[in-house]
Amino acid sequence: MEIDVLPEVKDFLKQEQLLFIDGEFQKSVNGSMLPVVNPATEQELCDVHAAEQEDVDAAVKAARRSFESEEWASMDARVRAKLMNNLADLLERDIDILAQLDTLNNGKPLSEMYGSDLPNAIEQFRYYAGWTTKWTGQTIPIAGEFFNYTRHEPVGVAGQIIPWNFPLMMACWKIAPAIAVGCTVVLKPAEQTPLSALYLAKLVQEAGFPKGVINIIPGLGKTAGQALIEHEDVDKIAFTGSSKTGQHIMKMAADTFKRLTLELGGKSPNIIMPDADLDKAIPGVFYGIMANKGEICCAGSRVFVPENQYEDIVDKMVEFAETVNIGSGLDEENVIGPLISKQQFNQVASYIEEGMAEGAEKACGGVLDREGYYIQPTVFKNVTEEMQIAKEEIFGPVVVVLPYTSEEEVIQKANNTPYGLAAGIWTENIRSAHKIAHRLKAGTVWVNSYNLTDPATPFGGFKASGFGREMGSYALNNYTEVKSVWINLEE
Ligand code: TXE
Repeated sequence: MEIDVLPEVKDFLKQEQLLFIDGEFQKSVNGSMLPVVNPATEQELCDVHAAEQEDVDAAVKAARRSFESEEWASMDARVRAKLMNNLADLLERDIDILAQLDTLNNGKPLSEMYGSDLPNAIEQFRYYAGWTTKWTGQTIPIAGEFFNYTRHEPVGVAGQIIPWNFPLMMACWKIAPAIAVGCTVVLKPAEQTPLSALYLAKLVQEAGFPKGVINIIPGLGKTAGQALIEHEDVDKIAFTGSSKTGQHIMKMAADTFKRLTLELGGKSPNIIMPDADLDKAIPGVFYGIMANKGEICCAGSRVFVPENQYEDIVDKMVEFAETVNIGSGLDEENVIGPLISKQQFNQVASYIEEGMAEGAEKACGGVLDREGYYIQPTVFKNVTEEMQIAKEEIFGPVVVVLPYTSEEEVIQKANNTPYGLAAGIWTENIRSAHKIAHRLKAGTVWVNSYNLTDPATPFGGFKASGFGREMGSYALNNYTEVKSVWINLEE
């Protein structure tokens, strides 16, 4: 049953959606606006002010001022932690509003918001609040009469650019580690999904952060995003998005020697071993790709199965696909929502066409001809590794099933991709689980599970999936400059 949208959400959508710069909500200088669409209805939800170069400049200046300010630079780490915990508490207080905002704006089911995005987003601030008092340097025994130690200093102003697939969660992944170590940030949400980030801005204000520490400016990639990556006063860019845009950002960042971390695309393997428990593996590999309608960078989009179980496993996947409900994310019975946009829908639909044209067989799925950008879970069989659908990131609910005959062969095939974000292994054999996990070239390997993340454990890619790690203690490095201090102890 479709639930009613909360009055608070309706009110929020009626408000003028302004840029959050220097602790205040402001209009864009040129009055530029962006439409925000509900992908389940294809109707516009509201317009938001869109940052352009002047607005980006104002946000970066505010972030710089606050970075250099006595108030932020000398703030007791425990006070920083308190602010972060305040923000986590406010996110928790408004959890229902945030759940509905992302569901309306992104299309993802409420069950995913409550089951994964929201707890993960909130806990980022609590987890990194704990680190504020623990991010210590070292004292280092060196030759001679010297005392040597390192200081962990914040890198400065961080420009953070995020995609539309996990709007609130991505914002929290980015902001929490940066402010934990004392950076200030300018966050640009994806143009398609600015709403929960703007609501987060309200909570940042309420939590009591000094002005300019967190700035949130929706805008287009080619204007606001580009201005951020070119800005001389931005010290670091953290980006999550497509490999193509990541590559462009990497080149641009070179001009101003910006520190850079990139979390990019994937074509992740999910391997069913001959001894796997299929009752667990089938739903596991299914949601490994279909969760969040396949719009997940680490989606297990290549499923490898033993050749002699190929038909049986494909049949079971198809059977499972037919049991899931597709429709509005506001309806609690639905587990697959609409894709984010018409553009994404067209892209995924053309990959499905391409797959069939290349000679792969569509075992189930395809586009749905109804209001909203819906695509059914689509399973391709009789696929070869050379086909485009087996090589390229589709970023939708489309999976290819590929056969293998030996452990060595499946390791080779799994690694045969330019990407290296994640991988899955389904087996009851502890030896092969570890052995294969060690040999897969991927930043995360899940055994008998998939798509799990936790603020305490790192996430990021090998190869074309990017570099740097989000979350865990590893993410703190992304925002830290290490300074070595030498003290001469000679008389
Ligand atoms: O991605 P972009 P888009 C894939 C997916 C999708 C395709 C294109 O296949 O169909 O990429 O999607 C900002 N300077 N993924 O166009 O361009 C942009 O505004 C600075 C996979 O949405 O990567 C947004 O905030 N910023 C991916 C962010 O970059 C720029 C998730 C992501 O947009 C910019 C998203 C520029 N020149 C899409 N151009 C994943 N694997 O997680 C764009 N942006």
